[in-house]
Amino acid sequence: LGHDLPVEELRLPEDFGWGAATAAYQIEGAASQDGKGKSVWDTYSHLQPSRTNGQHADVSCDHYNRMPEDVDLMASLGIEVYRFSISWSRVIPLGGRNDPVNEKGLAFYNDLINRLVARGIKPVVTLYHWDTPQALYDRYGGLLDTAEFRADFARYARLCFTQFGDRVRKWVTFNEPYITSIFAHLNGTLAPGHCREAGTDTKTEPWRVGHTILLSHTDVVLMYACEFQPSQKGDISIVLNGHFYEPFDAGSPADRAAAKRRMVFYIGWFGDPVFLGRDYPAEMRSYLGSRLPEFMPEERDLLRQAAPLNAFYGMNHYSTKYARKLSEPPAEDDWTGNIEESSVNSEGKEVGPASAMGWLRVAPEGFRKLLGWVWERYHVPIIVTENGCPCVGEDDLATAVDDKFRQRYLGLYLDAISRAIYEDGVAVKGYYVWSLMDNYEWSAGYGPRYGIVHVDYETLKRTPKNSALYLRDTFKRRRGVSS
Ligand code: GBH
Repeated sequence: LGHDLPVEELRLPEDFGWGAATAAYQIEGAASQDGKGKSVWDTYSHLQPSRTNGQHADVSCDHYNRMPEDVDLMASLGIEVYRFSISWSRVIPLGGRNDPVNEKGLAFYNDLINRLVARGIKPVVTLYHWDTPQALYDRYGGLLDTAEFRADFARYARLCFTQFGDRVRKWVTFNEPYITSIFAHLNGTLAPGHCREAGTDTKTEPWRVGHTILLSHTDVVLMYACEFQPSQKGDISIVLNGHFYEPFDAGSPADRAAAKRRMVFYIGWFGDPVFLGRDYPAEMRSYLGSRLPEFMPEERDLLRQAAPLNAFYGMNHYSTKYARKLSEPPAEDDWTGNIEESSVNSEGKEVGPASAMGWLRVAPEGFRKLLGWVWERYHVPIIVTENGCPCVGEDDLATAVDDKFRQRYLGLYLDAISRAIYEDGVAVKGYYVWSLMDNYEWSAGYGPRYGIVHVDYETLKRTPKNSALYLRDTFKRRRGVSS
């Protein structure tokens, strides 16, 4: 279980904020309650044969109906920040710029925000955590139609700023655009799983989806800065995920280059346009050629104007991998630069002890290096907007609350943040654990449990795990705040 790695409990700055994160589809349930429209996830999770382990999130944690209790629970755990997402199809059931607004959906998020603020918990709101309104996907393919999606997303964002912006000081436009582009439109393991339908083109569509996200993000950052920030005084940015990559064979120059290149293709794809206000990385442009869309001159202007307005780098990070340059010629549709990734290197060494998810291994040193990599490339303060793990072995039983594996993982990853701050000079400003509670883990269904609060899916009872108490106490100790 990685018990050979000692947790040192290194110090963190006094003003370092900690919190917990969730996403609407994963916790809310109430799939068609109070006028909510369908999102692509409502459809995808009901496909036959199932692509989601036979499970959907029609009820899930039923947070929609248990929200007051959940906010009280957060307060009792000392949580300072709550990152959640708004379900677009709950507030605009059909999603489009000319479609009606659902007052009951707005009322839910208003109530949630008011309750958080009343308890001193800061809301951090994600506008898009993968749940495109189904009607927009049916009308024009959702993210595949850049112009249509941009216009509809702008209207949705404006509605949210208008309704909630007096109390929300931190906004995230999109969660993990890489995942939406690659997993939802190339691998097809997340909704809408577009690539598996007839007439799709996985050679170009993932890049068009990424392009749509970048331009939609840019529009909304500029809108917030012009129309809302002067009175509302909040800030806005995007959340990017990405593993840290080590070379498969540390002695091979090709593998060392592959590890670097893999991170540019994963993170630079979105990070360079957003934070540097410029075109896609040159390595991607030369490798992908015409598969990668062009930014028009006026779009480049927008990127340049918006870049300095992105107030923080939202980092979702879980684990490290090895990257290897393949010797055989790339497959016709390869887009990675002919790189293979793995959890074991050329000497048979694992990158770290495995959690219940094979890809998610305990590798805090990679986290520290990634924080340095992002800081060096973008020089913008970093907020860790997601980090966490499912447990293994006995800690992972459906009833387990003594989650030692998770406590150790969190302790080590917090040490990595301390090192990044004090030894490497990286500006890391906050940490939100994934997740507040066990929830619907997308295509893996209810199997993996990432919560610091246990959810019994029969009774829907919540029980804090020891990691919740550990986080509350470790932040007290590490920040030197006396209780
Ligand atoms: C985040 O995504 C999400 O924001 C959150 O909703 C989710 O519950 C949480 O993480 C936990 O998974 O191809 O071998 O690298 C993480 C996105 C997509 C990361 C699939 C792992 C597969 C592993 N994940 N990916 S691999």
